[in-house]
Amino acid sequence: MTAPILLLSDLHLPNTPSPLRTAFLAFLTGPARQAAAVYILGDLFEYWIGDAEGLREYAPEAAALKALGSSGVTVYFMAGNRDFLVGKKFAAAAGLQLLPDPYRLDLGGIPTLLSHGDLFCTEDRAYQRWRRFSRNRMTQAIYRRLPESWRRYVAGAARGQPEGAARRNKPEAILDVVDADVRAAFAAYAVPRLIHGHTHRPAHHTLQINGHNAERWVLADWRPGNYEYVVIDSNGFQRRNFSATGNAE
Ligand SMILES: [Mn+2]
Repeated sequence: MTAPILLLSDLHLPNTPSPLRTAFLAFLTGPARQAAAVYILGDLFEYWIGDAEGLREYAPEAAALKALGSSGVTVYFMAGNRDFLVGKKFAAAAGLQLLPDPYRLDLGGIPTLLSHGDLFCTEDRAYQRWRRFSRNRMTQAIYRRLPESWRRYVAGAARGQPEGAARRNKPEAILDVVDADVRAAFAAYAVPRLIHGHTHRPAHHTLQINGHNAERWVLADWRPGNYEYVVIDSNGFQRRNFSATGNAE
């Protein structure tokens, strides 16, 4: 039997000590070691203001990811809306293979489209405007030159959570995907399967695209006690809830 492929997203690891970070490190030294490859589909980090700060604040994660890669497991990273500024420096230090969004590949014999998922949330006009603006090269070049405190402030404002404000730990409301955009992606990439995160609405949707069956898997976000990843192996697609004590259920 070939080694499984693991997928996960929306861990939202904070830059302060957290059970989420402990669980992720345990995941990297635990179940991830048995995998052929691990795909992280965005929002691994709560926010990212630059690789220099990220490497400092997430040094244990970078080292553990690098060690996993060195053990022979390829780790792929697709940026989410929170950590789209993760760059080549961090990728090199953590041994990550960066993926574009969306990304089409063959997963266990099934042509599959991987995405963070925010691309499909087009009802949220204000967010899509912000997305276009923030992914612009010029915007990013200017942002990178701002002092650290400004970059942190902008990152906080972008999540609707001014640093230090009472709303800090309240997640923003995320609108769900738009059906027409999902269908367009299935058709454009000619895949029967789409896997994404972002919406924090874990589910398995089945639909018909041009008379063919298609499925859309939505990954779960991580919360204390709920550390879910997906396994794709010869048994198909399974969700596993990883316990930080090291017992996979
Ligand atoms: Mn997201």
